[in-house]
Amino acid sequence: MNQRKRRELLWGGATASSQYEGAWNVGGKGLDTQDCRPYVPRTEVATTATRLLTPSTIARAKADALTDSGNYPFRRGSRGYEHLEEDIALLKELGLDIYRFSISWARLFPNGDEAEPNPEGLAYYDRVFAAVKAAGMKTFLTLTHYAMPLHLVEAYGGWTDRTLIDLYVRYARVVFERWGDQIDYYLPFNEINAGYFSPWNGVGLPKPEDGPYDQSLVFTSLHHQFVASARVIQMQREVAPAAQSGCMVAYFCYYPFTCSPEDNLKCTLDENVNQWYAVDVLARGYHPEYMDRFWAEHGVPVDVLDEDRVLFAQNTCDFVSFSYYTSSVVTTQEGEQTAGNLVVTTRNPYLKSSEWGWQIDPVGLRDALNRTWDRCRKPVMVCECGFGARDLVEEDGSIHDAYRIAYLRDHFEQIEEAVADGVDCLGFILWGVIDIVSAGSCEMGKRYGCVYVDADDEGNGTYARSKKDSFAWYHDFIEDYHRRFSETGGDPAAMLAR
Ligand code: BGP
Repeated sequence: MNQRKRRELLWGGATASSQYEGAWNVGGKGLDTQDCRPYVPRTEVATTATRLLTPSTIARAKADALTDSGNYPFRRGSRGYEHLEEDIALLKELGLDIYRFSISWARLFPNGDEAEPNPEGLAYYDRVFAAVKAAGMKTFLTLTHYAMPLHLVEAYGGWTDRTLIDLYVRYARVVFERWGDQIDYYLPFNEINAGYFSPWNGVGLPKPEDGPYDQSLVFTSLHHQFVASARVIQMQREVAPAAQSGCMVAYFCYYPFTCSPEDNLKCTLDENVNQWYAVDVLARGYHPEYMDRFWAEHGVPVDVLDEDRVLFAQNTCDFVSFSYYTSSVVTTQEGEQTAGNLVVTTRNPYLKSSEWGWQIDPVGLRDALNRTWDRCRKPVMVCECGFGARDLVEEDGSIHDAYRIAYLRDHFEQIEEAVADGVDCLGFILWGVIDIVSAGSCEMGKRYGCVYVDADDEGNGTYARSKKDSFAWYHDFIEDYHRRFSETGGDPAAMLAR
């Protein structure tokens, strides 16, 4: 066994304010970017229509907000705002070590540029932190999870404007001054590389009505978020030094389709820009040269100031995290396409897929953990993973989600293998531990949780909570993991053998 003391993994669950809370116009909350995303029944174009909003879609959403009409799933989420204490009690019963949740920027700063925060917003999150702490769970906070006050988009152009950096640090300072001593782990941004693939979700950038995004606005916005991340870490280390700061990317786990040198090179180059760029800046502290070539070749001017480079070098994060749902295939040839998290990719003939086309690849997770650890030599957290599926409620109310249990079991085994490989892994966070609205397709029907929420894509239902079979399974797995850890002193080989 190598010298480093083995870490006991944390097993947790996650939600995000825009997908969970609802109460979009309650308690002084402002309209945010996710409140503007309409539900569109799943078709080829649906994802674009619901994810890449245009000025006309936004105008329609604002008009509908005035009359509270239309089907906007993020406005109701899973009604978590009303079910808070009940849900935290369920997570305690589930035996979670850690709960990842996000704060709604627009619930604390309805427009985003106010001098002082909204008292009702502060009071709500006082309840959240109090409930999580009382339940004995560690907190894992996401400061921004795909939602920002719409006013910042309309008045400033979103993250294209450096003013957003100061407004964001103002928001973050309020959070750390009030709850800093209750924050164990945090992320300035969810899946920060999403800004490149999903600019409305990631950086609050509307898509032009009649054409593609201006990539210089996309990458300028992304760069400004990197600067904001480093500024928040700098501030947090003064205000609440005990909190552990992280960065997060959507991990695409690229494989070349063939062993042709061209496929392999494309794999490396795509991985650099789509996945490692954010990690190299935020965890390793430098702006990578490969981005300068990429921007030059794509005619994308972005201002990386010398002071930004100094900031990056002096304020790298404490841990690295990623979402892992599926793997991707890269090829220079034509190939059958399939959907994935945020991206469409070439189908991998060795893998099965979910109903949404996401390829199931537990072994890829072991690879992802090893490669991230080797690249950054910082603790790694799997901060999102899970199996999105349509669950059937039996007549007796039971929900037999064996497919989800199988997915989790296979991925957990690979995590323990990666730990045995020497990876310093912090833990695993089950995405959507309580059913929430899907970020990609705005569907309630695409469920990840151990807890079922009685609601459909139109918002019909009681929103009552019930346990799926995976609830007892995950509970027992966590209990068994900690038992094996204490019995073996955390020796990964011995733990795997049990
Ligand atoms: C990630 C997001 C989450 C979540 C997840 C699952 O990209 O960080 O917010 O939603 O993907 O995706 P979906 O909800 O589209 O199934």
